[in-house]
Amino acid sequence: MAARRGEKIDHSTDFHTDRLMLHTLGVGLEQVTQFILNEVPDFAAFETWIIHTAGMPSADSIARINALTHQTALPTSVLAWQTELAAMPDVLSKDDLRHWDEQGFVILHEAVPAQDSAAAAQVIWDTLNAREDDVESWYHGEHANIMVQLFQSPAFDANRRSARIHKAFAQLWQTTDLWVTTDRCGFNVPERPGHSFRGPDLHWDMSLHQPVPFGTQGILYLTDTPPEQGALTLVPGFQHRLNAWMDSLPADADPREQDLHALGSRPIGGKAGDMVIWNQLLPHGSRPNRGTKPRIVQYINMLPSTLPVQEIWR
Ligand SMILES: O=C(O)CCC(=O)C(=O)O
Repeated sequence: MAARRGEKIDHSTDFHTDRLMLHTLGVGLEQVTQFILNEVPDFAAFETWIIHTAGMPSADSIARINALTHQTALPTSVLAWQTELAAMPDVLSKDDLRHWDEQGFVILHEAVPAQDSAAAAQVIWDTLNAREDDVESWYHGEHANIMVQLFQSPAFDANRRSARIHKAFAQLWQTTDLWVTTDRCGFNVPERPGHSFRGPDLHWDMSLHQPVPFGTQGILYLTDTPPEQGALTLVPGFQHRLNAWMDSLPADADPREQDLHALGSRPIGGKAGDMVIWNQLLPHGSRPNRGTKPRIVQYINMLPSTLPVQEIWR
């Protein structure tokens, strides 16, 4: 809105905090963007819309955001939660962490209990007006791609609040002071005539301008997802090769336009309730679903309070 009024905005300081604020208020980036672009709201209308969309934020959430933006004290309940997480036994073993270091991704098995993944999957089925036992109904929804812009549900929130997931991210980020994202869901139907895969194919979500800061991404499988059923696909270990590969490209080459599968892509399947967390340096994407059922997922990531902003996009 400031940019529309011609005001200068300081992306370097505001961007990450704005992002954390929206996640914490329980609204998704896509729905916020749509609302702002379509409605051009004033502040009061924006606030009303947030509460209408995601409900009133908890006192803890408000206090935590204020602590971040106005350097006020963190609420004791948030501190207690972080202390509890720090004391919780590790959920990623030494082998998991070695795998993370070498391959750049890790599978957190049984990240959420079976009933929680099933409940979240059911919300997606219901919202899409589709049923598992009615194949035709899988294809009714008109999705631009496999992403489902669904953010608000107690079932999604239960997964976002999972201590086991938080602990895994805490082990990778080496801090419990993390903010969970309010991210969308995914529904990737098996390919058939008239319904071919529309991406996303392998890509990166951050600027490739070096040095790229550490960052994670995550996907929670809500139903069993064998590799051929459109599983998350990535290039294992590429975090170690990215810089040398970038340096080897001709100066005018666009890294995003290269054949990224040729770098060694691999689908990573999982059971319902398993979560794949990957280093954002890995080229990653979905893949055509050649299985017999839709792939149903919830995207979940965690971010620290501060993060270096990449000013240059490459
Ligand atoms: O859904 C997938 O398998 C890929 C997800 C993805 O590309 C992303 O989160 O950026």
